[in-house]
Amino acid sequence: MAELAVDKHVKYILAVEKDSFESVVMDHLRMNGAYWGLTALDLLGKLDSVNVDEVISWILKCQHESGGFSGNIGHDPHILYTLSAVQVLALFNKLDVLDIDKVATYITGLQNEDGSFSGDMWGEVDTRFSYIAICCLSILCCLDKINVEKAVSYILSCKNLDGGFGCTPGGESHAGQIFCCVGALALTGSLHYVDKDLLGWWLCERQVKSGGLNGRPEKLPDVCYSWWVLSSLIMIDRVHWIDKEKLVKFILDCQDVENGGISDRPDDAVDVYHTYFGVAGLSLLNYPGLKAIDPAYALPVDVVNRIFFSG
Ligand code: GRG
Repeated sequence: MAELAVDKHVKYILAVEKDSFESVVMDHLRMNGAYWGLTALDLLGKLDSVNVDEVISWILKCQHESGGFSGNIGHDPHILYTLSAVQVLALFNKLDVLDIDKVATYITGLQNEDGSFSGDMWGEVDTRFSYIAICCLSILCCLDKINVEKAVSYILSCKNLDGGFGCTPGGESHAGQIFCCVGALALTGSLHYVDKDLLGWWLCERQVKSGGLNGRPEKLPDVCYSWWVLSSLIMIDRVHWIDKEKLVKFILDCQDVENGGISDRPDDAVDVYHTYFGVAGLSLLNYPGLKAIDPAYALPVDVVNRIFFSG
């Protein structure tokens, strides 16, 4: 089996974080790109190749008066970018540059009467935003600022008969949304509401012949589901229901071993999103030499431990 081309991937990520074509097309969601690239570098043990002050000063320029962060300087704030900003600051042990109350006020203001969360002032509701709000406030140690009981009850209203979860009540089960709902339930100590065998069955059925995982029935496998599916299976203690060795091989087959980076499927073009989720998936699979990642916070385990167990 091929090996993980660590040095090539590090080189690829550092180039993307600078000024390649990919970073131009990702201009509006650069904050997410920063989280994907920098977390991958940390898992690969190379976060020290980055100029920390430059990244922090750019992040702070993306913060708005409301407390929320945008995807890049001059864009509108959104909860999606706010979590990425907080996660990157956590990676660098720089959460102290934040006015925590201000960020928490922005997130709290996005909770709706039924417990759901909007992504920004325009009001779109999605279980992705419930996870983000809960994860972000948990990292900032102020989960008590929202109505957790209502947030959990909204998430449970998005649970389907197949054991999975969708974006809104009645929405089709999808592995990405399942990660968000299971993650939010894990972070609020509410996993007892999940039928682990039923959901575990649905999730392990995502593995196809090539060893890769898809996000819902009849769809193509994609490296990113190595994260969304695997992290969910770990949180509900059913990860032994998939063939780990075949999944490792699938992820390694998606590498560009010459120029670095990982793609969605073998022989496709690489990007930083799939590079991150490929590396994160391998970390969940205990691939040698990688730092361990926490399946609920989507941050390296040592970073999570530093937040909660230091000082
Ligand atoms: C901190 C890891 C982390 C996440 C933050 C934004 C977010 C919270 C979660 C996103 C979860 C999600 C919905 C992931 C799925 C993304 C994806 C590949 C969508 C593609 O959907 P389709 O329908 O593709 O285009 P399929 O694979 O179903 O054909």
